[in-house]
Amino acid sequence: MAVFACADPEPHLRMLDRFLVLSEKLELNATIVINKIDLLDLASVEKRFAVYPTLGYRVIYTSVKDGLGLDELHESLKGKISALTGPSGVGKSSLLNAIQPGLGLAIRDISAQTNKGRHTTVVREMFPLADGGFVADLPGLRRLSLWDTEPEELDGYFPELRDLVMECQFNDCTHRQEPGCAVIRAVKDGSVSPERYESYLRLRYGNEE
Ligand SMILES: Nc1nc2c(ncn2[C@@H]2O[C@H](COP(=O)(O)OP(=O)(O)OP(=O)(O)O)[C@@H](O)[C@H]2O)c(=O)[nH]1
Ligand SMILES: [Mg+2]
Ligand SMILES: [Zn+2]
Repeated sequence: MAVFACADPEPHLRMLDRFLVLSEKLELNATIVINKIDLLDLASVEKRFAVYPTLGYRVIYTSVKDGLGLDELHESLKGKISALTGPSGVGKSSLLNAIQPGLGLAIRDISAQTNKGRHTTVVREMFPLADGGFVADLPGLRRLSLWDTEPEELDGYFPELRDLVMECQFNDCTHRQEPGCAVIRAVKDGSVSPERYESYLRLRYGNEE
């Protein structure tokens, strides 16, 4: 599960997309958890993440503070082996403490908030859940790299591009400027999100753009 906060820290959508690509590559079932919903209006947050359910990814909105979405998250962890991953400070340990009282995971002290670079959880631990399943609390990820991924293979890890690329005029299309590129056309007509296209280009071509 990829956990992000809707605010504090700001969600890093490029990192979310990298995480989704990695889970496609590893054939893992990715769920997106957006925490700290108490800080913003739910409808506006849902709008920001609206593309993900259309791609087949489940999005669970939570707030440890208000208790929102905790049952839904708990339900999705039952009987499975899962791991919570995501940037530091988004509330991964807080979510697990809320779901399983007594776990007593260390969470970041408010007074230490200024110390942005520090990770509160420093060891990877796997916990049994009282009603079945295991969940791991992973230390916050600063970066995520996709080792060993061929550029041409990347299309297949974007559900909205997977089939579309077959419609490109050239079968070695780089989806950057070719005439007859189905991807560019889909971005223009709005059926592929410009943000997701941007993530794709960054992953495929790095920061050379
Ligand atoms: N407003 C708000 N704050 C939250 C929520 N959940 C967690 N926090 C706060 O966010 C801070 C970070 O929470 P942690 O649970 O330590 O975050 P983490 O993702 O485990 O961080 P690392 O262990 O460093 O990876 C703490 O100060 C929490 O109290 C929430 O739903 N709403
Ligand atoms: Mg933690
Ligand atoms: Zn193309």
